Amino acid sequence: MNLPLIGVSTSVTVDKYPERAYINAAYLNAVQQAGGVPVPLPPQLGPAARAELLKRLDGVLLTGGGDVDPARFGEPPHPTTAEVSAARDGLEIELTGWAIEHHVPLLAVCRGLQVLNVALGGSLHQDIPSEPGSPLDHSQTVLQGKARNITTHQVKVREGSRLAGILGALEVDVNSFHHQAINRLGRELTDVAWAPDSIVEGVELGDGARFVVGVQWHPEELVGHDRAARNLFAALVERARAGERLRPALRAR
Ligand SMILES: [Mn+2]
Repeated sequence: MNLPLIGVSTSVTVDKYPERAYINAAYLNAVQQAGGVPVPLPPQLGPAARAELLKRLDGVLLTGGGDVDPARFGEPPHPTTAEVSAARDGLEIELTGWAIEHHVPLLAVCRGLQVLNVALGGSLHQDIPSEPGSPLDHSQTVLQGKARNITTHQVKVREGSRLAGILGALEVDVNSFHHQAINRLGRELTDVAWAPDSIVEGVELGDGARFVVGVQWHPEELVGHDRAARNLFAALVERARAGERLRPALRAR
């Protein structure tokens, strides 16, 4: 049996020389541990390369990274806006639409959840610390002694949701590295997990036929000790493997 190919979006340097595409190894490790083959998708890929890769991908993982351009949801940028890449936003929004249209399973992590939301017409809180009523720290740092695999806040998951079924838990302890968060939900998206301050930490597509799941935390950093985190990647790879058999027409194009 072929191992499913999981397209993994990459970060890109912004205004730095030399220009680079890069990706945290934790994503590559998590996909491989789950039985998938990660295929990095840097924004520097041109249309021909993208089109050729899309014929072969069985699943998509949208990764964390810099801010989504607030112009994508019709707002001027907050002063804290950082690391905006038009090329990356463009590639990931295109990938999201493609995955949804073709029923290719999609797991969206952190920035990925925000991209998913914006791609479907939603908007973001641009900077949680600037919003009233959010006392929780969603931006843990190593300087505080909080390495990337340390959990710093709890998340409650809606009973009966797809995400709850995948995680195998209604409460999970998570890490947190975001200053943006979902504001207005995108079309067809349902919020299914929340931090104690009501920040949305998990979404899924209302249509149960398609595997489209987003989490605001970083499960790829937790797979070493957290079964729920491993379950997320296992579910993505399992669905990708199933889809591989169900989409012969698409693959032959
Ligand atoms: Mn958080």
